[in-house]
Amino acid sequence: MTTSNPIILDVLDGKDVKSIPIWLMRQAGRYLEEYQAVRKISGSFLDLCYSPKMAKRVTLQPIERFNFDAAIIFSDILVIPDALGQSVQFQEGIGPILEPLRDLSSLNCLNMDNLTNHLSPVYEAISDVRLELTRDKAVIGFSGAPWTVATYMVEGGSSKDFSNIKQWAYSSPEEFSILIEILISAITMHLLSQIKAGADVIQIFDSWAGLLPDSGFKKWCVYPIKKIVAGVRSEFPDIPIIIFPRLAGHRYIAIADIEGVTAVSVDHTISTDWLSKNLQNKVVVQGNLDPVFLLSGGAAMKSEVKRILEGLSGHPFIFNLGHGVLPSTPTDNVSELCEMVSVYRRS
Ligand code: 1CP
Repeated sequence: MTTSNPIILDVLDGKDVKSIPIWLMRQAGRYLEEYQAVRKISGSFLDLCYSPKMAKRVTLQPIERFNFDAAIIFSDILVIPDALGQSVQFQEGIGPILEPLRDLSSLNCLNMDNLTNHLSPVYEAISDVRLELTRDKAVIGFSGAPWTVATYMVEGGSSKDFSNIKQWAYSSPEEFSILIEILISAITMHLLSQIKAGADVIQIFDSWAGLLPDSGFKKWCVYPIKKIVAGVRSEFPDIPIIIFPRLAGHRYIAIADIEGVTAVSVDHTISTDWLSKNLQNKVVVQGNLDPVFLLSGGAAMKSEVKRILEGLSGHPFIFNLGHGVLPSTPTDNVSELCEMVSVYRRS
């Protein structure tokens, strides 16, 4: 069993249409008491991300507990602005706080020179996880997409209306594209280093892709992802690449059509019917359970999971959520979900 290829790689390769691998976005985190125990002694959240030993431990915790098919490296999308020299802090109960970038001159604080060195603990953690994990599980490396990372850099943290970044992008696109180009280079480098360290798959999180009108979606989501995928593919022609352009709606097709994209991870607002007709003929699909069903559990979760499995399992499909695991999710519900998916794939 432990010598076989990870089933998620066979599914991403289109070789296996019967298996349904499962992993969950934010599968490591606060809903696990063993994560909280490490978090308590880790110092700041970024200290945890930059400690290869602790990052490895929390990466492996959900695999040990639930036997997921893949381990996503414990890190964050905001290590990129941190490595570029922008001030980034995570405040308990608030979230990320960054020194906001609002104009051309503020971009002067960004510097690519120390990027790989600054992020070397992430690469060390990936190598260590790969060594410890059995061969039947995949290691997923990741990054935020330029647009989503830029929202935090410009807004200075999470945002309600994203008016600062939108205003900059709409009124001075040439200026704003300087920031996006810096991020394209930094993210490409970060993903390449993660693959060199041992990541078997990479995922790009564009969590705020759905905010943009169509013209902006093309310019600030499709184009940067296209460049990053091409950059990664030029060195690693066979690495599976998953894109998560959350809330993209019918524009998921534009992401699926990017050359070199292996899979598209979808949120929970899109129907299985639409996905099987419009996306599964182009790419592998991953998703699309509303995390609140996992939080609620019981009969509601069961019937929704069954509906998704029946709707999407006719083509290569990876079970996942439409967004991350919510912190108050009961672990018993996660076990039940894994059991359901595993029984379904055996039947
Ligand atoms: O311990 C804690 O309370 C910190 C909470 C936490 C965790 C567990 C944050 C802060 N980040 C993470 C880990 C994380 N972040 C992972 C680990 C791997 C795994 O999935 O298990 C991943 C993949 C991310 C990615 C991430 N960070 C995204 C993209 C996915 C998504 O959720 O949309 C985003 C937007 C972030 C930013 C971020 N990190 C943390 C917070 C509170 C936020 C802001 C979220 C927001 O604006 O709503």
